[in-house]
Amino acid sequence: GVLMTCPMSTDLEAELDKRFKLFRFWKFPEQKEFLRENSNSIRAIVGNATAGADASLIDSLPKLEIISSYSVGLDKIDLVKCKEKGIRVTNTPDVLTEDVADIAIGLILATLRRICESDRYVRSGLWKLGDFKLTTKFSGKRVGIAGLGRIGSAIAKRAEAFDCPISYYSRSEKPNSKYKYHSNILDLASNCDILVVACPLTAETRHIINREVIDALGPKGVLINIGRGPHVDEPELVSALVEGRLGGAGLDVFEHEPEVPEQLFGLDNVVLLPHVGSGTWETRKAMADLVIGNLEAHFLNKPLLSPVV
Ligand code: 8YV
Repeated sequence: GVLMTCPMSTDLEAELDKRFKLFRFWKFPEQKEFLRENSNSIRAIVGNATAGADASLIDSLPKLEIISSYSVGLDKIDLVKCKEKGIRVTNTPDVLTEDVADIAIGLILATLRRICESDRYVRSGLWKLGDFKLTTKFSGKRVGIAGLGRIGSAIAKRAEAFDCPISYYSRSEKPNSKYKYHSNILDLASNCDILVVACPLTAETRHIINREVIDALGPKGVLINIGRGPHVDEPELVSALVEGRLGGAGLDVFEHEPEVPEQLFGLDNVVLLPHVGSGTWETRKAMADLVIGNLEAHFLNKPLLSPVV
C-alpha cells in the first residue's frame, strides 16, 4: 500500500490507484486510529511540500520502505530518521527548475513594473482618469541569489539575458561560476538591488532573511522568495514593507501557508502568489511521472530515478 499525505494531484492519485492500494491520509479524520489499523500494509509514502513525513509518522509505519516526494524540497521529511532506518527518499529535481526560475523572473518583473497593480488600474476604470504612474526598470539591475543550485542557476541564466550583474551567496564558492561570490548573505544583500531566495530550507537557512538582511537590502531593494516561507522572518518582512524600509517583495511562498499576513493585502509594492512555482500542467505531469517511476523502480529492485537518501 501507498500512503498519500494530502491532496496534490488528481492525475497522480489516479495513476497511483491503478498500480497500488492507495490510502488517502487526509480522508481519515482519526489519523491515529487509521495508522493503528493500517500501519502494516503501508510500504510507501507520497508526500509533498505541504505534508511530508515527520519522525512520528515514519516511526508509526514499521513496513515503510520508501518516501517518494512530489516536490524537490525535502524540508518536510525527516531525512535523518530515514537514513537511520534505511528508508529510501526520492524527490522531483530538474523537471521543475525552468518553471520555478520563470516564476522568479515573473515576480521580479511584476513587482518592479507593477504589472498586477497596473492590471487592477485598468480593470477598475482608473485609466480613463489618467495614465498609470512610472515604475522601476529591471534590465541591468544587480541581482543577488541566495543558493546557486539548479533553480538559482536557472534564475541567474535568465537574469543575465536582462543584462543584470549577478552575485550569489552559498555555503561555499562554486569553483566554475562566473558570478561574484559573497561568503555571507549580509554582503550579498548590501550589494544587490533584487535579492532572490532560491536555497533549500534547512536549519541553517531558516530565517536567513532577517531584519539585518532586509535593512541591508534597503528602501529601494526588492526581495523575491520562490524557496520556502520560513527562509524569511515574515513579521520582520511585513513591518519593513509597511514602514517603507524595504522597496518591495515578490513572494510565492509564506511561513504559514495558506495563511498570508493580511497587512500585505493593501500594499501595491508587493506581489503575492499561492505557491505556484512548479504549477504548470507540463511540469506537474513530469513530477508525477517521477514520483511513480521512483516507486516502480523501488518495488522492482531497480535503481531509483532521483534518490536523495
Ligand atoms: C510544489 C515545491 O508546490 O517542489 C517543491 O519543493 O514546493 C512544489 O513543487 C509541491 O510540492 C506540489 O504539491
